[in-house]
Amino acid sequence: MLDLTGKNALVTGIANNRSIAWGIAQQLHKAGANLGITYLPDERGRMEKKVAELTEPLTPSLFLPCNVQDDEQIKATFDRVKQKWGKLDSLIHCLAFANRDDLTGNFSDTSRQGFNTALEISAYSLVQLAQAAKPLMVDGGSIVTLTYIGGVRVVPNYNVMGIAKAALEMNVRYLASELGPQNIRVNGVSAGPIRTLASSAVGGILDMIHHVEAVAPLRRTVTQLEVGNTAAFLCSDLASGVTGQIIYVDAGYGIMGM
Ligand code: NAD
Ligand code: 0WE
Repeated sequence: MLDLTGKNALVTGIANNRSIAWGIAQQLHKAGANLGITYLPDERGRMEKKVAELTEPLTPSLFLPCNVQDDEQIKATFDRVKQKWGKLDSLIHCLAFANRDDLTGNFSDTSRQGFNTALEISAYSLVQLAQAAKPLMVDGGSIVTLTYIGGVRVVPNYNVMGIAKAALEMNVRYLASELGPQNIRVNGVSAGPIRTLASSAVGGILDMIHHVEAVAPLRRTVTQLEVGNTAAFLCSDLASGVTGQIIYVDAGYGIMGM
């Protein structure tokens, strides 16, 4: 049985009720995990209010601002985790960002700033969070990140995000190798396209979803909750022998050649 009772899980990346991280948080809660939620703070505190209201039914015992571009916020987040929980069992990394202009047009036009931003927020952040989580995962642990097939094969317009996901997937392997002796597992879930805040801001996402519905073996896209089930599995003792892997939750799309 998938059982996360007694496990402390920190979930990043919830922006609204369409976020993949929201699907993950719901399944972790269902399996009995004790949750901590982090959100990206804005000047007006609107995100804080929105995410707090959304996640209230999951009764998180920690609710913290954490912009991964700010080292102080990361430190404060993990200081609070240590203070409140003593130890951390699971960390969900479910965030990405590239400048909107870099997700359309020619990849070769990507600026230094655009490249650095995408890789900093979408790939380096996993290293930072793993670094901070490592001393708190005293009973071993599970780190799960979200990736996309555009990091392995060319998807039109995914552009610099594809390079960021390639780096992210290699981060998974190097971190898994280093942290394995401490029984900390590190894995990625490669999700098929889902309508979320991030994906809906991208032109042509609906056409991509229709394409997947036409050619994926299951003839449909996947849901946030299905991705959440695989993330919950990876956080559980059922996955005790699994590390350094990228698991595709994509209705089979990725196996197709045509
Ligand atoms: P989303 O917009 O709901 O989530 C993205 C999250 O990133 C937001 O919560 C946002 O606040 C957070 N974020 C951005 N910059 C940040 C920063 N500097 N510090 C902290 N948080 C920051 O969209 P989503 O589609 O749920 O994306 C979540 C993850 O899933 C991403 O890694 C994305 O690449 C991945 N993914 C999405 C799809 C899809 O089709 N939606 C498919 C495969 C993988
Ligand atoms: O990883 C993602 C989304 C990443 C993303 C989306 C945005 C839109 C708004 C990162 N940064 C931003 N910045 C913004 O300003 N996905 C896997 C979803 C996605 O994005 C695409 C896709 C798919 C699928 C972009 C182009 C083509 C396909």
